[in-house]
Amino acid sequence: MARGRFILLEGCDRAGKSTQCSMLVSALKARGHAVELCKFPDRTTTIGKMIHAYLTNAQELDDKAVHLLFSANRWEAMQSIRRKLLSGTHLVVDRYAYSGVAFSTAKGLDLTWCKNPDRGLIRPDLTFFLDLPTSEAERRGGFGEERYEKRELQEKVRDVFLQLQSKEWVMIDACKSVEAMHHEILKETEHKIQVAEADAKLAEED
Ligand code: NYM
Ligand code: MG
Repeated sequence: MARGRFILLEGCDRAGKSTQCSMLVSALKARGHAVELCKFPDRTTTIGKMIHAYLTNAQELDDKAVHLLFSANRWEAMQSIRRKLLSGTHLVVDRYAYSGVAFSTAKGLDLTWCKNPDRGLIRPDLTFFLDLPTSEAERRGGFGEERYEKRELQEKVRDVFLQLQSKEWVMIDACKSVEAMHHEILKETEHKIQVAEADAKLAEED
């Protein structure tokens, strides 16, 4: 059996990641795949609750301390993520370490320092970046409710994301319709899954 694929969706706030993640999960399920949704920050854990309090301005925290909490929130999920992938379940993940680095670096922390705590995390097999100009993000509902949802910071975040971009990333124009984006994301994901399944079959025949 092929290991499940780790499919990551990244982007600035309001780019439509959560909508696309749930559409992707539903589409993969409808095609008979075992698939689950993961979201970072995971606000349900003890660490996640501290992050939530910070993001909703209920609590102040040092920039470095909160950066480490975001990273710890990923580390605490590793065992469960590994187990699921090994059992053949695909994971659709809403934000991950790129968000961690992009937001903290945009706040003024050193890029290398920001990358270090996430070293060794399970790597995504496929990364989509939903790209949206900040002016468009601002027009979308809810912008401005949480910490970080400020135009100036979001522009910096987008710059850092684009700096982190590797040639493997699949860039998605988030100004497109929800359906058009879904179509692109699903097509690339299915391709990735098919390649992994074919490789696993070949390995079995060896
Ligand atoms: N965020 C998210 C970080 O600053 N560091 C991280 O490691 C992660 C995963 O949290 N503005 C920021 C990005 C968002 C905020 O995320 C909450 P969401 O997807 O809106 O719940
Ligand atoms: Mg948000």
